[in-house]
This record gives sequence, structure tokens and C-alpha cells, in this order.
Amino acid sequence: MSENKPIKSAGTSAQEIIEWGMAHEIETCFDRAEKLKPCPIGETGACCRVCHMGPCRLVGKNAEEEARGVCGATLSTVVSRNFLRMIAAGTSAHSDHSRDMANTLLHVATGQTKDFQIKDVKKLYKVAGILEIEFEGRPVNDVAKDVAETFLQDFGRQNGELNYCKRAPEKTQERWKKYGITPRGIDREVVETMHRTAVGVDHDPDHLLTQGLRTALADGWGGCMISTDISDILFGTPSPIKAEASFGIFKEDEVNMVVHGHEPTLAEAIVEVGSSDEMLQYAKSQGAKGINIGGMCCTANEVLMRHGIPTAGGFTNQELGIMTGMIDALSVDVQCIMPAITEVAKKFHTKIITTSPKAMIQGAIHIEHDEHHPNKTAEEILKLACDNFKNRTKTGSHITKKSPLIGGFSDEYISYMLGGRWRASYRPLNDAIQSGRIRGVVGLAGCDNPRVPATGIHKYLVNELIKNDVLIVSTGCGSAACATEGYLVPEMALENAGPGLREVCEAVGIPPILHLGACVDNSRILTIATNMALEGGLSDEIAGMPAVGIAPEWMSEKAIAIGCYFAASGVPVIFGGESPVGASKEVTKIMTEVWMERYMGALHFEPDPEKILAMALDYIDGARESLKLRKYEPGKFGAERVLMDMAARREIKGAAHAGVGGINESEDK
Ligand code: XCC
Repeated sequence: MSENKPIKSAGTSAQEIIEWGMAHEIETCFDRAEKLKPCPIGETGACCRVCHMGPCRLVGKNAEEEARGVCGATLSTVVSRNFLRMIAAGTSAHSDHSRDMANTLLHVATGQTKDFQIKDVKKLYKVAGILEIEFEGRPVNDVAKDVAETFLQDFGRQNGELNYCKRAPEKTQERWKKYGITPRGIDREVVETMHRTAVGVDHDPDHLLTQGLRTALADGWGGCMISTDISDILFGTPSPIKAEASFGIFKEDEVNMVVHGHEPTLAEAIVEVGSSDEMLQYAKSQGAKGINIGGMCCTANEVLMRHGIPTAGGFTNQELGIMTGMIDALSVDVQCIMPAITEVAKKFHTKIITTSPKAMIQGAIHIEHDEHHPNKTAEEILKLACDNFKNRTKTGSHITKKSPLIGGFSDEYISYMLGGRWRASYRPLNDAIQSGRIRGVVGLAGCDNPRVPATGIHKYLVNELIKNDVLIVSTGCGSAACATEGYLVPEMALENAGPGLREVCEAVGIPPILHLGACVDNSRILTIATNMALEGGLSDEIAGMPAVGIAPEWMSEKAIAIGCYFAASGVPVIFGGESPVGASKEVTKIMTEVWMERYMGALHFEPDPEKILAMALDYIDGARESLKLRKYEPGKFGAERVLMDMAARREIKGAAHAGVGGINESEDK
């Protein structure tokens, strides 16, 4: 990396490729972010586009009191309507993905899709139990069919409650009922939100935002949770697995096939068909030694968690991956796929393949995912990748660095690893929090963003939080940001964690950052928080826990939906960047003070990373005080361990190398 070049990504390998790209005049999102400044009116939510009398830009010194759209809409109405539409879009994305998963489960159960089977019957029975579906003594596929059909009803449910609302602690459910935010059907909430935000309907900001929370809850306890559970049922509930991350995952002598997007379905088929003898022979016939499958964004997280498939990283790494010159085919499904990848790919040999009937990109090859015959689609894509291997040239930035990681922490596994096989439990975690060994828990999630040195705020917060004895659970591109820099290994606890957290990580044998999966797997955090509440000794609802959610580099509307479902569930949430409701003090106050009063959750926007850290620690310490837990004292649990440090360091490193599967030293620091 050269000294005088501007830092655009905090990922060391990413920055190298960016610089290579600049030298070769290849434009990326980093260049476009620099050229295209955000519109200051739209950025803070003050531009109304819901009818064609406008767009009305409600700006000026006294906009809050005086500005009106042509119809008379106030700034707070406009800002909250815009925000609600972000929630609706985010909820739609997760939930449409989830609907596809429910349909796949149904097709597998009825035999229309024969390429997949129910992999985790135990999880199927657990889910059936929650849904009050009889499972004992019944054929597995009959149970699966009932589960799929019950889930599908949750999308179109007109009245009553979403099935999974009852999974939340009772007190959490009571709060939802008290304030009228218990979600009905997922589609119904999204449609009502779109209706209420159309011109001339709902104009009261608090009333609007209340519907926003109801929609977001339909996302969290509906779309996301359903998707997570069905993926586990079909493809297996994750347990810790080693993998690798960054651009060095690509292999010189093998076909590099990359899966990108969000849905696990076709990617699972690609992983399976890609490891078949037949396909290996085909690759060899094209001059390659094998087939190397890698991932990007959340499809990567799905196959990483279950198969140890390596990841090239998160959102801002997608163009850079192509610029290595190593990818023979990149297949994409839905969400977070930059249309720019086909432009970048023109300069290399990489074939871009769109696969979803919902998503096409100009300049890409479209091979549509046949949901009844996924292996057939996978075969076609893999053959195309193999055929393209011979076209690979020397052009590209050819990065070789990669980092080891351990991912695959489901709530089921966390409970098992804390309590053991016969007494799986959250007791040890709650005890560690009560005693102050662990100060609190932060869910660090969300995108990486080219408007800041990408992944940089994730890296800063991870280091500071674990130093402060805060356990981190991470998902999505937040996990990828940690993975590519070598942070997702147990050694991280020894090197950087505070002494209390370190003791717990050493005792249990876990890294201080637990990679829980894709964006939809934020639902695993809801389950973890629920389990902590049910275990006792902390709060008896999700609200009031020494826990905070942070999305420091968010960019997607999906992140907004996620932030809101955590706030409505009782978690204070802090997002980075400029506030999309920043134009209205009234809306900002509702989302912080009013939501805190009602739900003990809030959604803040704070661009300064140091302030994000301070706010998070304040929330955690405040919750500890309210719960009358022992005051957190930095260093309290570490003093007697200083002399043992060297020995422990040697032991754990040895264990990680041998026991967890021969993890290599990170080369990417
Ligand atoms: Fe997309 Fe899930 Fe954001 Fe990453 S983290 S940029 S939403 S891929 Ni969800």
C-alpha cells in the first residue's frame, strides 16, 4: 500500500486493489462516492416525492415550523413518511427472500424439488413445536409441509398476530400490545405502510412511526426469523467451522466460482454439484486442477456458516474481487449486488450470471434458477465457469493474502457450548455478565460503506469494544469486515480483549466476536436476547439488557428495518453516518426519547465513531445500574492472570492450530 494514496478502504488488501484499479483507470464505488456527493436535502429526509405536485424540498432556517409541501405536509410528516418507506423496502427484501425459502421447503416436502432434503430434523421439530404442529410419529415431509404452509400464511395473514410473536418474552409481547405494534401478516404491514405514506393519508409523525415499528417487527420476528429457521431446517443449523477470508481465497490453478447475494438455495446446489466427481472431471477437461467455490456478501455467509466456503468479503469488495482477475464466474441472486459489476467485468474475463427471476443486470448472462431442479441450474453455471477458465489472463491485481476465521455460531450452538450437551444453557453467559467479567453485549452488524474508509469503523469499534470486555455478536458485512482482517479467531481474545472477556473466551474456547451469519440471521440475536431473558438474573424481557445494536457503516434500507425491529424489541441501536431523519427534530425525538420511554429501545444516528463507542458503553453501564448488577470495573478479573498470560497464549494458539482445525496465522494484518 503506498503512503501518499488516500485510504478508501480500511481492508488492507482491498486498498491495494483500489490503488491498482486507480493506476489502471478502473472505476469503482469508491471513485463514484467521491465524485457524487449525497444530496443534502434527500440525505436528511426533507425531500417529498410521493406525488407529482412536487418534488417538494422542505428546507430553510425555520423549515420545522414553517415549511410545507404543496399539499401542506409538514417537515415531520415528510421525514417520517420517507423513513417508513425505507422500513417497508427493507422488510420486503428480507421477507420476499423468506417467502422463497418457505416455498422451497414446501417443494421439498411435497417432492417437487428432489435435490434437497430436510437436513436438520431436530430443528424442524423444534419449529413445529413452536407453531403447535403435531410432529411425533408423523413422516418428516408431512411435518415439513405443515410448517411451510403455516409460514406461508404469515405473509398474507389479514388479522391476528404473526406466529413467531409468541417467541418473544411475555413482557416484550405486552409492550407491543400496549402500544399497538404487534404485527399481523408481513405483506399486510408492508402494504399498509405504503398506503399510509401515499399522498393525503397519514400525516401524524408519531402515528406513522408506530406503523413503521409494526412493519419492522414483521421483518424481524417474521421475514428474517422464518428465513433463518427454514435455511437451518433445509441446509443444517450452523456450528463452529473454520474458513478463510479476503482476496487470497482465489486459486491460480482451479476454476474460481463465486456466489454473491443473499439466498442460500442455489448456492447450496452450486456447493454440492461443484464438489461432485463429474464436475471435477469437467473442470479438469478444461485444464483446471479443481473447482474452488468462494462467496461474497450474505450468500457467502450462508455457505460459510454451513460448509466453510471462504469469503472474499462484504459489499464494497465485490468490484475489487473481479479486479483480481481470478474469478471465472460470479453468480448473483438478489440484494446488495452493484450493477457496476458488469462494467468492471468487461475489463476482465469474468462472466457475471444473474439467476433470480426478480433480478437482471444489463450486460450479464441470465441463467434462471429452476427452483424444482436447482442442481441442473448449478451444473449449467459451473460448466460455464469451467469453460471460462482457459480465458483467464494475467490481467488483475492478484492478491494472495487471506485470513483464517471461525464462523458458524447459531443460538443453538451458543447454548450448547456454554452449558454442554445435557444442560445446554445461557446460565454461564448471564453469570459472566452479572459478575462483570463481560460488561455487556453488542450486536455489530450492517453494511460496509465506500463513503468512509470502508470497514474502518467496524474495525475500530471491534477493537475498542472487546478491549472494554464487551462480547460481540456479528452478522452480514460486519462479520466480513472482521473476517478479512483476521479478527474472527480465538487468538483475538488473547491479543486484544479485556481481561474479563478474555477469561470467558478462554474458558469456553470461543473468539470474542461470534459470527452468527447473514443479515437475516440478525434474528438469531433476537433469539439469543430472548434466551438471556428467559434464563433469569438479568432483565426478564429483551428491554433493559446491557446490550446495544450498532450498524456503523449501514447503507441499505434493510439495515433500517433491522435497526427498527431491534429498537421495537427493546434494544438501543446506534447507526453511523448522517441521519436520514436529521431534518426533523420532532421525528428524531420520537425515535430516541419517545421510543425509549415506550419500548426501552431507540434508534440514533451518529457519524462520529468515538461517540458511537461512548454511547454504547453508556447504555450498557446504565442498564447494569438499573438491573443492580455489580458495577463494571476494568481489569478486575485480569490481575491474577498476568503471569499466566504467556503460557495461556502458547496453549490457546496451539489449541487453535490443532483442535479447531489447523488454522493458519493471519497474513492479512
Ligand atoms: Fe448488504 Fe447482507 Fe448490508 Fe452487506 S450487510 S451490504 S445489506 S450484504 Ni446486511
